[in-house]
Amino acid sequence: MESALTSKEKTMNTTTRRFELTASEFDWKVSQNKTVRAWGFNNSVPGPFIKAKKGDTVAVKVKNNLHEATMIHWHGIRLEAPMDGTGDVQKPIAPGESFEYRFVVPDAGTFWYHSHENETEQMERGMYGALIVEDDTDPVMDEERIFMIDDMKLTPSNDFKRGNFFQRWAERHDGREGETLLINGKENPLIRMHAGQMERWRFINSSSARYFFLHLNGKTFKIIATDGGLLETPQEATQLLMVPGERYDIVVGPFDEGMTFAIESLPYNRMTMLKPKRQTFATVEVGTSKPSLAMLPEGLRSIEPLAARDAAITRKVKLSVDPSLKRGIDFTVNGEMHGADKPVYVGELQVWEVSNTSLMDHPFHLHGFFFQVLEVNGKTPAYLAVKDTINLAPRSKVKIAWIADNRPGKWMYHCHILEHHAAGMMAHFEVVDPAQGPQQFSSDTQSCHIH
Ligand SMILES: [Cu+2]
Repeated sequence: MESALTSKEKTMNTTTRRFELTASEFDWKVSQNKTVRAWGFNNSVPGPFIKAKKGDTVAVKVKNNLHEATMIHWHGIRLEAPMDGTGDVQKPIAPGESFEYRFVVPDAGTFWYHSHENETEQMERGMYGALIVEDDTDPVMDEERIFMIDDMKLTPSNDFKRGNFFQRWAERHDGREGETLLINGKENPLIRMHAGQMERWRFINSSSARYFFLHLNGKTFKIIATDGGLLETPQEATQLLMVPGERYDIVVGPFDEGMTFAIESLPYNRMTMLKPKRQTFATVEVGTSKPSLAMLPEGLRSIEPLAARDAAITRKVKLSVDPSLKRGIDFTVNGEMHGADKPVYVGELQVWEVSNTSLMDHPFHLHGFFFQVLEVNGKTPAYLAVKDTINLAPRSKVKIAWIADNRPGKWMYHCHILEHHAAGMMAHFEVVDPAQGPQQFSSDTQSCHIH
């Protein structure tokens, strides 16, 4: 992935990093004998890698050369509402038009950008990229890599066609999963690393619906960060579930020279009609030894807890899949499709019970703000983390806490299985500055884009 940094300028006290993204259709080679007609940015899947330092201003000019409208959501960035890239806050960028997104990146971590218009098609075809924010307090590693996990469902002629009525129904129900497994837009790429070294691998699940259950042939790795940046201390693991939208940074190595192993996903049953499988995404080859300069401290940072575990619940958000006479099945939040939830006031502690009454998993994503997980099914999680996306297993409950900082405007939360989001499992809400009062939702920006 090439950096799209075109210039760097010093303003009063912050650095502005400028990028240009051109959305278009192009041929993309996922492997030696498989080329797809992708939609993406700057003729690449993933799109250009956007890198900044904590506190920088990022300015991204998006030119739309597609035949349909698009807009970009900056997943995990605590930006101002008008820059969130949803239909609530902007008009989609029409074909031939441009729009400049401009925001400060206040947190270090692994973030990403993706289309938020006709997502089930635009993201499936490749409209996403990584956005990494670095900080001086990041642990020093020998090497750093970004792995964007995706899959494509292709016909025998490598086309994205949706299929017959039943196949479309199944896709809406299960979310779209395909057999073309991608890391950074390539099928089973070869990753070469040096023996004796420690590397930071930043994983981003950018798929439509795939649950990526990381496994490195049983090797132990250390989880050091998730959606909202570093954990307090590294956590040892041999497997790690990453749901659509979620990010995890891990530290791997040191490994011995000559070792070869696969980056795999173990079977995970998310209770759909799809059969869980063990699948290979990439192959790692460990070459000649090199001295290590890496330093992974036991204390990475401290995270201030937002609320006690037994804090009173202020809101309930219920994700459901219900039978419907009209559509066969409805994907809802609190009984509504694409509904409007109550406002949230700046500075007021939010303690939400998010529940999943359905018999399948759903990844819950909150736009623009981070939350902490107080409980999962009544139990305290193993470690404190800063999150914006979390999985809800069938018939489960999570208790999350968050506080809206002073960024009033229109926001949303939704299931990050793109087909469920499109089918209605989402809600709009407004963050209100008590001094200003609520804004008016205007009918031309509150549209929902169902395809
Ligand atoms: Cu869902």
